[in-house]
Amino acid sequence: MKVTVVVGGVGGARFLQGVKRALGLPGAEHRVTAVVNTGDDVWLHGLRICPDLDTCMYTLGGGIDTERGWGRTGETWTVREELAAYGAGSEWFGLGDRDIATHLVRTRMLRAGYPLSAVTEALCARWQPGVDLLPMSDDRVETHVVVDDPDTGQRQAIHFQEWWIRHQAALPAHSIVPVGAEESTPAPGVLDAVADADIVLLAPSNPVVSVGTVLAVPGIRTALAKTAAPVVGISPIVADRPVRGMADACLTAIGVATTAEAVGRHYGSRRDGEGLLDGWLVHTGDGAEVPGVEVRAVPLLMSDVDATAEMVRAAFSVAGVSV
Ligand code: GDP
Ligand code: FO1
Ligand code: CA
Repeated sequence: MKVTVVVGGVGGARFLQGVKRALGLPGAEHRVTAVVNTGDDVWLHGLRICPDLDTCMYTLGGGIDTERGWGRTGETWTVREELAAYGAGSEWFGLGDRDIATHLVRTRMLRAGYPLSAVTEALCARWQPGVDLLPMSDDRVETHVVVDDPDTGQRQAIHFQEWWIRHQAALPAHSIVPVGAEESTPAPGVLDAVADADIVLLAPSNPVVSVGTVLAVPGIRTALAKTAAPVVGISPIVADRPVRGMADACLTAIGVATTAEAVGRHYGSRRDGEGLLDGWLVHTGDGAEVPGVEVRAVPLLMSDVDATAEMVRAAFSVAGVSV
């Protein structure tokens, strides 16, 4: 079976662990392709950093710091301290020593002319994530957030990472813009992975800055609308809150309520109109009506890989797909 999953970072990576477990991977004859958000990517200190790709790669490859959810296990911070001593800036972004090796290899390959998809494949040769990790695009797309500068009151666009980490998403966002998306094209393999899938899953990732950014790459939304495969989404909102992080601030910025129902309606029905979904999973006890979409309530807390695999089986079941 071919399973294609649209993912961001921590929520997406943990969900992919459940997809692998539900399919009996490694060992079974199934193929999982993840289309990964790269709108969070940033240049810092001359290095290209791809947080969601790295979070997926480290999580699936056994190198993640499981408590933080991002970055390397057994991390040390000497370079960060040295950069701070130089007053080199961007001190709010935690670059760990082990993680920096990944960014050095990536940046060297990008500078040599390799596209991000090829660089990602090369990095994955070490980590063996067991799924094909495809960046949504090889083109530079960077999410920016339009805010009022807290010091001057002037309206300005700042990089998503500065808003998310430095300001903890507490500065009200006037808008969230995936800069460069309009001119971007899907990375090699992305459209085929959607078209040829037996099922497409929208992970319980941030609906705005993870899934929403992937959908902003021209061609991907149309591929989802046209694929013969059922498309099932899993709500990242449980009991009217993000399970982790500040997705509520992102949803507010686009005028969507922080409820499983509102996010399901935001994605919309494939059958009736312009939407994306055939099925929508919400957490037990979260009522949701999404016209034209089969909604099912099941436990949606990824407390361990087995619980996550159960979520994945529910997604297969709502789509009428058997493994
Ligand atoms: P990020 O790029 O690291 O922010 O990660 P993603 O965009 O992939 O996922 C972030 C989303 O994952 C957040 O909005 C969380 O609500 C959601 N999330 C995290 N853990 C869980 C969980 O156990 N269950 C569900 N349903 N959602 C979760
Ligand atoms: N998240 C933080 O909250 N603080 C950090 O300092 C930080 C550094 C960082 C470095 C590399 C990386 O791959 C991820 C990192 N993250 C950090 C996570 C990341 O910025 C965000 O969780 C996502 O991009 C938000 O979706
Ligand atoms: Ca992210």
